[in-house]
Amino acid sequence: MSGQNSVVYLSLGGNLGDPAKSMGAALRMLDGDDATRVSAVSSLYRTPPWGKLDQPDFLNAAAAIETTLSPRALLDLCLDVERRLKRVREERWGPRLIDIDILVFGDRVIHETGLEVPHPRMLERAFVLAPLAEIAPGLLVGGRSVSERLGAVDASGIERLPSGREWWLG
Ligand code: PH2
Ligand code: MG
Ligand code: MG
Repeated sequence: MSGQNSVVYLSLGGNLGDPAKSMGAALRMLDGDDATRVSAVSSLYRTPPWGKLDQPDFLNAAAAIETTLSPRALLDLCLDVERRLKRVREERWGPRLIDIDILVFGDRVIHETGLEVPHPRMLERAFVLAPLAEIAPGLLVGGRSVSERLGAVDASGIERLPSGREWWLG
């Protein structure tokens, strides 16, 4: 990697097929890209579905990466990885094989079509904040730390699995 380096936090999740396998493959693809390096990955979490309740539990995780890509180019890479893992985009908040969302991109604030950073709903979602608090408890989002944000939401039903942090290396 060379050029301007940004630290980026991602949320990964899925609830169809083998989500741990899909998320691991996704992280290895991102790490394999010349412009991007995975620097930290949380444990896996089993989480109750949020938004649309009549669907299976999710597995979720958070990752920190370093990248020289622009936010838009990283988004395109994440969407391409989702496509390579055969994600089919269907109903909003519905079941999915793999979802990769950009949460935080350095200190950038972006409001573009398909690209809102920090992620506009991350502060309400315990399935995002619990894994993120494991790898970046002191990260400030909108002036408060991730661990403080996690303390302010309902995290009941979320279970940290005994996966360790190297589960994604496959
Ligand atoms: N993703 C959604 C909608 N609901 N619920 C959980 N627990 N985990 C998710 O990753 C998730 C969700 C849309 O992206
Ligand atoms: Mg999402
Ligand atoms: Mg998404």
